[in-house]
Amino acid sequence: MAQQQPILYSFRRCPYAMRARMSIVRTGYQVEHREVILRDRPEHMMEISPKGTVPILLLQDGTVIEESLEIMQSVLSWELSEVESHWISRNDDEFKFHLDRYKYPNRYENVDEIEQRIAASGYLHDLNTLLGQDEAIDTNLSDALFPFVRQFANHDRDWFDAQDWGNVHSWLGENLESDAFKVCMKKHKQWVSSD
Ligand SMILES: N[C@@H](CCC(=O)N[C@@H](CS)C(=O)NCC(=O)O)C(=O)O
Repeated sequence: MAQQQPILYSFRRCPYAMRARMSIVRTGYQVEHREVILRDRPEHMMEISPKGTVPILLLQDGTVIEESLEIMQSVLSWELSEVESHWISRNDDEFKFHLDRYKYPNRYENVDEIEQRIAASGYLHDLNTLLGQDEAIDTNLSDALFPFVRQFANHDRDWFDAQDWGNVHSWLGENLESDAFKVCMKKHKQWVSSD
């Protein structure tokens, strides 16, 4: 049977999947949502994308998009500016690197979580400055970044809230309280191939 809609393999709490879902919510793009549990990934997902990460978008013409940013670009018809590319690279490379080590220091050798938090804070300090400038950040860029800052904030909310990052605090708060994010975080039961 022909595939009726693009298929999105997603995991609710994954920040990469969140950014892809935000683009889908913003545009009303129709997908068949398949919720994945990472330790029990569906065979079909592994067949179309053996690297096994979420999110994955499978288009009706068989195209597989297996990077969250590329899903956003495809759904939003978004061409990145130089400034957007710069911020996304800082987020996905520099900030995510320290975020993982801050959250899970035991998964790495010789990692101190406080040093990692300080290293991650450089990005947040600069983001705070960016957010203080007029028209500095549009919705697409904002959606590409805030799920990662959310994860950082949640790790030690009291410490995060005590930092001098007023613009980051209000920007994150607005995103988390938005209707779009509520739709993005709607719960789905695990998809199984018999569904
Ligand atoms: N560069 C990928 C990264 C996606 C990614 O690492 N997703 C995580 C979940 S948050 C994952 O699927 N991890 C499973 C694994 O690495 O095996 C993207 O932007 O889509």
